[in-house]
Amino acid sequence: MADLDPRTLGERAERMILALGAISAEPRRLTRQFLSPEHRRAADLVGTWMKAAGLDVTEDALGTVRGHWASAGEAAGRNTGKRLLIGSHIDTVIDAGFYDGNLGVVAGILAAEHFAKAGKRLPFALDVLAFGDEEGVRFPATLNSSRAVSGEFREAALDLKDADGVTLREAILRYGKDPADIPAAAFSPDEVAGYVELHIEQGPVLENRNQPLGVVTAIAGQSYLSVELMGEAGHAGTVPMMMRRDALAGAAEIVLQAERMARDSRGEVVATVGVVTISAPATNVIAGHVVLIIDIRSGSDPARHDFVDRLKSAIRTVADRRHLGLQVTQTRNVATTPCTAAIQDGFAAAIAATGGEPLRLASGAGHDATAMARLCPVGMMFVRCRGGVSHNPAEYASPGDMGLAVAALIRFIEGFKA
Ligand code: HGY
Ligand code: MN
Ligand code: MN
Repeated sequence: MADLDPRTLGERAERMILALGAISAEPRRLTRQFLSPEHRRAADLVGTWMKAAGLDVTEDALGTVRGHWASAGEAAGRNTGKRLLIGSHIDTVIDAGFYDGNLGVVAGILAAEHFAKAGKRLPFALDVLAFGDEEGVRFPATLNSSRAVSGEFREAALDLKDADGVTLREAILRYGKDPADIPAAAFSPDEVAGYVELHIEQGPVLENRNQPLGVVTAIAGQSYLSVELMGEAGHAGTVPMMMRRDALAGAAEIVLQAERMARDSRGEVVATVGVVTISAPATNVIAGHVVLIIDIRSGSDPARHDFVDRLKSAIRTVADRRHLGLQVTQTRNVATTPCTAAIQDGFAAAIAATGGEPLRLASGAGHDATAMARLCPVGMMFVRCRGGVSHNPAEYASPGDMGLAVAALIRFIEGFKA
């Protein structure tokens, strides 16, 4: 068996992370969007690594790069049997860190290579998947590429438009793929034994507990509210304060209301407004039309739904008092995704085998595993990241921790029962 030295594995992982981090749409920060030229370059690099690792490389109609290591049965000309899928994403947010998503793909390749280089066939096949649409930055919907693999892709998504008015359908064609081939991207449930994802924690728990690795118990559910406020544009110098219908001031009050309600939930719910769009922004114009998107998450679906209902009522109160037109649309409602006990226990045993204490923790961040849970049992392993910082260029995981993570992933695969 190729050596399982975490230090060597970690150094290799770091080199691969830096190589991927250098592929960006912008010169001085990392931004890599779905079906962009940068996605193409990163997918080519990942495909090269998969091939060098000894995997059979393919790409599906949404650009997911797939590295396959045949099962013992398949290699002997019998049927493939089940597959264990190992994936994450290579798209990024704007001004991103290098590790979010990318580490899961790099670790999957290094783990599969461990078996391929040793010519070790397993009772199940391995498929390493590099998804390209987890962050949902380009199109107003996310997880399209993992949904295609899980058979949940929604045809209507093809009409979604990016900021330049390019539809997903057009973007797929420009990327050299055919939307008609999307159904062929799906695995059937009976051929998949499970999906696992290795990911930086994007939070402070592992660092605070001085542990490099952790077992994910569940992925938080998400609700998105799009709030459109219609006021009256006016001259900043001439309209008396009491006669204004200022849509931006109303939006600001709603942002603070969402924050206050989330703080009052004592950790049960988090709420964030990361995007506020003013239709005709100008320093000397009272904003007449504003749209804000509220991201609401919780590990408890009932708590999240209750929070959404109460927040909608609070938004209506603000709009009425300010005489603003209001349109609230729920654009996302994703249930909490449990990680199956068997996979959790497999990761716990693997972490213990690499000398760690198998802490179990929930994920506040969303992941492709949420889409894959519609297809098969899913689980995740977290890797400590410095200060818990993510979605930020300061994001960092040490080569030592990454090496331990790959070694634990290899141990997990060795112990996996398809
Ligand atoms: O939003 C999320 O949690 C993920 O990073 N896309
Ligand atoms: Mn991610
Ligand atoms: Mn992310």
